[in-house]
Amino acid sequence: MFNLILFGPPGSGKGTQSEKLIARYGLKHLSTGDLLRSEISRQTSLGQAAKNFMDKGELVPDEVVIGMISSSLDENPGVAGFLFDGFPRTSAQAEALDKLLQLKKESIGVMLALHVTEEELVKRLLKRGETSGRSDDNNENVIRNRIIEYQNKTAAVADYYQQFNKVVMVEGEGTIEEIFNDLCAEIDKRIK
Ligand code: B4P
Repeated sequence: MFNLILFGPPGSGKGTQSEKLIARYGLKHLSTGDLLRSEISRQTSLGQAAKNFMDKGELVPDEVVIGMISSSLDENPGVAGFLFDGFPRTSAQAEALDKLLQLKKESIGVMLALHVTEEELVKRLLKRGETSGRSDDNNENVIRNRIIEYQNKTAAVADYYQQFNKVVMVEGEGTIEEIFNDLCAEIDKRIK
């Protein structure tokens, strides 16, 4: 199995690149953002609780997302590998993921971290907000809060994986195809 984390701030291209990477490598895409939005649209109690955090640009509590990921891992035995998109977003989530994977005798192969400047992130998310219908994309204050949450709670996740030498920085500005090619080059070096 080859398990990959696609990492980066909100709007860095994680969702965009994940779609292309799963098509190329046959990985199972696990996006906590997509899982949470699905809970919201189905009006589950988990979704209603998560919406309160997401609408303010705050992270959803760790136990909620860790539980979702744990169930998703169990529901997908025998896949070629997982692509984690938007998870882990805190050090507690990273430690929990390691434990869940260890139980399955698996581990993370690499974390690919997209680098994009803050102004470009805000520009991309406001543009997506014009059409996405996502309530967390159409308000600049909420977008800035998501970036602050990233700096305060999520950036440290890269340090967690750095201690195991698993982090590779990839330039996240350029065309979608250029960035995809750079990501594939890093993956190809690691899969046999
Ligand atoms: P997510 O759904 O993970 O969303 P995101 O980080 O905002 O977006 P992403 O990074 O995937 O978007 P992309 O750049 O592809 O999170 C939403 C919320 O859910 C969080 O704020 C939090 O509340 C909650 N949440 C999710 N996971 C959680 C967790 N683990 N713990 C706690 N809370 C969690 O796309 C952005 C735009 O850029 C698109 O319009 C795209 O077309 C464009 N774009 C992409 N690449 C481009 C390029 N190269 N050039 C120009 N534009 C580009």
